[in-house]
Amino acid sequence: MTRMLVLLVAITVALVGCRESAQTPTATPENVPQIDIALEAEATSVGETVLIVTVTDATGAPVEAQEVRLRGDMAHAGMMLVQEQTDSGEDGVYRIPFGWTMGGSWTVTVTVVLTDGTTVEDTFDFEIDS
Ligand SMILES: [Cu+2]
Repeated sequence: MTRMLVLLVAITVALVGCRESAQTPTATPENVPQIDIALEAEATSVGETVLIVTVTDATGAPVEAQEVRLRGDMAHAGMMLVQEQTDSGEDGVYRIPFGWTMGGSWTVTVTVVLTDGTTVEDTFDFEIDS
């Protein structure tokens, strides 16, 4: 009887151990680069404009990016995405020609590809006058 109990305990321990090792590892925060993205629009009415992306690190120093991509979208059906990108900037500032094709609420997603291939993303909301 004692042997049986020891065996049961052993099986239980094995099962618990198995379940724990199957857990997905949590992300390590130190792997995420401290990058700040700011976005400004030269104009916020329908038509062509320039969007200015500023990329800085945790100390406020400019960050050189391999590529900066913009994706403009509105929350309604049948909307065509507006996508633009650049691979050149100066002192962490990237000026990208962009077209507001409609008036209303826009969300612009900025994707910054750093020189080591790391990607950082942020979204910005704009109200565009028609
Ligand atoms: Cu629209």
